[in-house]
Amino acid sequence: MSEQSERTLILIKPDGVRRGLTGQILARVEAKGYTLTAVELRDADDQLLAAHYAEHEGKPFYAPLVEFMKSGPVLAAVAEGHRVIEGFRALAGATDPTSALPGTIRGDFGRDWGLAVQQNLVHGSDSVASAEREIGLWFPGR
Ligand code: D4T
Repeated sequence: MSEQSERTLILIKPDGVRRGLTGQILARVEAKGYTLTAVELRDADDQLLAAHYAEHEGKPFYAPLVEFMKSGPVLAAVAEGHRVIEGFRALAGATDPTSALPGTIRGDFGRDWGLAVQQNLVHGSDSVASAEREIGLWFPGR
């Protein structure tokens, strides 16, 4: 395996794009030393989001999550590097932005707005299998 062989899908969710945080968030990924190999602003549709969030179907936050993800453009990116999946999730911080530690993306830029779904700025794949599946959804052919 080469150094670059691990990949992860990063999404900057509509709250991050709306708030003008894409540059700062991508800068943290690059400053950490990972390589961005694809970056694209996308309007996600129901079909893509249903596939991406299939594991959450039926949960109380599922419908609000899909609506939120369609509320504006999403910046989708692929980052590469040894242990990038674990590394980006450490950069992102905990799912709940209130308890996400300062120094993390969610801890520094996120808060709880009291809505039906957490607006937590970013998504990062959680395993090699998820990463390859998600990259195939967002960047077919890559
Ligand atoms: P993603 O998938 O967006 O990177 O976030 P996480 O890996 O940190 O969290 P997740 O997949 O468990 O949840 C997806 C998405 O749903 C929101 N959410 C989640 C929520 O609003 N309430 C909840 O209780 C959970 C578990 C936040 C992220």
